[in-house]
Amino acid sequence: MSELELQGWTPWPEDFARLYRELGYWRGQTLADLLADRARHQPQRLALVCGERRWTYRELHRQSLQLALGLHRLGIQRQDRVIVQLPNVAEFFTVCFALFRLGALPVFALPAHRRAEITHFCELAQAKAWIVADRDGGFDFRELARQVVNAAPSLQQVVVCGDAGEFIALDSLLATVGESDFSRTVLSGTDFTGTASSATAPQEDTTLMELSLAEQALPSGPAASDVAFLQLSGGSTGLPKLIPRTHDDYLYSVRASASICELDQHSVYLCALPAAHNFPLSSPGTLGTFYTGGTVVLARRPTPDDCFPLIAKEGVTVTALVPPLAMVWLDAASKRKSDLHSLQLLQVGGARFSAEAARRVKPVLGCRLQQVFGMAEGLVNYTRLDDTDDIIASTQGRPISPADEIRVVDDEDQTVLPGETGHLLTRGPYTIRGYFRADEHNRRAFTADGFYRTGDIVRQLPGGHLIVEGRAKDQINRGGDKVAAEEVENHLLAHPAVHDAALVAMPDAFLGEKTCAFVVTRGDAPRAIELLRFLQGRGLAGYKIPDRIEFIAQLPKTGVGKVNKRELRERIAHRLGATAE
Ligand code: OOB
Repeated sequence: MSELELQGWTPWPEDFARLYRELGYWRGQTLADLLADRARHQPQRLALVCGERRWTYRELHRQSLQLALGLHRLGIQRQDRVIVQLPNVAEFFTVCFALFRLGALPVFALPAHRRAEITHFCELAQAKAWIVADRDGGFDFRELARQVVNAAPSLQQVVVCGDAGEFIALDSLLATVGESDFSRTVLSGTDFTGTASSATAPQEDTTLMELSLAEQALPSGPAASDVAFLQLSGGSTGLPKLIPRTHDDYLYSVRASASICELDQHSVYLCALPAAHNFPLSSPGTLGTFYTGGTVVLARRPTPDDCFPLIAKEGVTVTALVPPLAMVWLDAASKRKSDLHSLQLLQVGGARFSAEAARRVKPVLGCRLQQVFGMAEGLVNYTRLDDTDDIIASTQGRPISPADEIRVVDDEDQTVLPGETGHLLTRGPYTIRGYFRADEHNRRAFTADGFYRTGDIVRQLPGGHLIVEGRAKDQINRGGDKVAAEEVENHLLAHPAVHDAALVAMPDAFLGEKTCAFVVTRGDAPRAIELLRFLQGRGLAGYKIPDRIEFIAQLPKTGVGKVNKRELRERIAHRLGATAE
């Protein structure tokens, strides 16, 4: 058992864990159980739509088990880490549920991540395998894989969804299971009558047999208190952090979110944001939809061109967007005739949504708005469906759980007066107590009594609703994509002609914020384009490449000698304002 114990994460203290169990928040169910339950209770209902392909719950469950067996044979075991980097395709779910069943941990990378991020995740998580698409958005991931395998010694397998080249084809893992096991067992004369009901059609018999065979061939699954996966942190420091979420804690947030958003088996959820992100995954997202037995519809891109026809065709009832996309949707819907009548709820979160835009949602899209203020580390806030229009437009919602502890504090960690603005600290049944393998960082990111320092500046209304007023962490929120300033600065500093660098947010009408790098050079000053190419060459995800570079003689400092980022932000905002006139 001990060798299967995951090292490097911080469980909840025993008294808290006991309380969360007693209160019924942690129920001992795993994410694999979630799908198995649905497949048992409503096997024939439509679970997933991906282009022309459709999966019932039973079919999704069956493929996940087959894949679990295929991955098991490949050597993937309980507690192994597997980087999962897939676009919005059905395989994302079969892969995740297969790994959940094995108790192996998906490490959720975004399709935008490149060599720098993937090699870092491989190293930090000591990942054994990487499951990736052949190509996406014009980028060939097999090319990337050739570079990564050399740089990541822990990586033993690369599994490719699509045309695998010299790597392992995901489909081949599926195919090996059903047929060979089936024929082998038939030949050895195993009696199936106990598993397949005589009332079912022959094809269904086969499915049930396959399900039962796969279950028998698989090792026992994980405990619900185990870490289920590693989610990405938006980060503010040099290297991205990984967030360990357990089956128990995550499922609680999924169940409670589904209930708050009133999902049921008739819900049709459009997954337009990257499926691996916490918002579309669990708030209540795809997992919340599977939990209630509804249907998940995948969109390859979040544009109105892709999504509006899907909404009409599949009768989508609920979806989630980041603010810039919500603006694009509002714009498109007001200009063209679109059939969006099935849409009941639009969730917007990930970055600040202006109250003016919020008020346009109902008249233009014909559905209710829900603001969502969440974080991959845990805490998620929702405006409630029965909140007043004013609360929905002007706040970012209130916490999911009565057990979410919220503290709003000043710079000295002293609680501010009710209604005053301060740093948001939180602790609760689905908020982590520490990042994965990051002891030193954890000492700063959590208080001694286990509150997570969100880095957000908020104010709380008497009814519990939070208003996000700003941010204390050194991060730029680029329309929902989080950029850790220090990470990009370190990459800039690796250039021989860069003496000093500071990345700050600059205002942007579309994304809310973009990134501006202030750079102090030495020797022969490079041109801006050269620096951008340099960053690209270091294998950095596209959204982290600065939107603008400003050369500067020296970085302004505060009284204590830290870089004065406030002054830099003001400087660039002023310059942009001046050029806009
Ligand atoms: C979501 O998760 P992350 O981990 O990508 O980013 C979390 C951070 C928050 O700490 C906050 O700074 C910002 O994103 N944020 C918002 C916001 N929602 C998130 N800032 C202002 N207004 C909002 N509504 O972004 C996330 C996770 C689950 C559900 C929704 C969003």
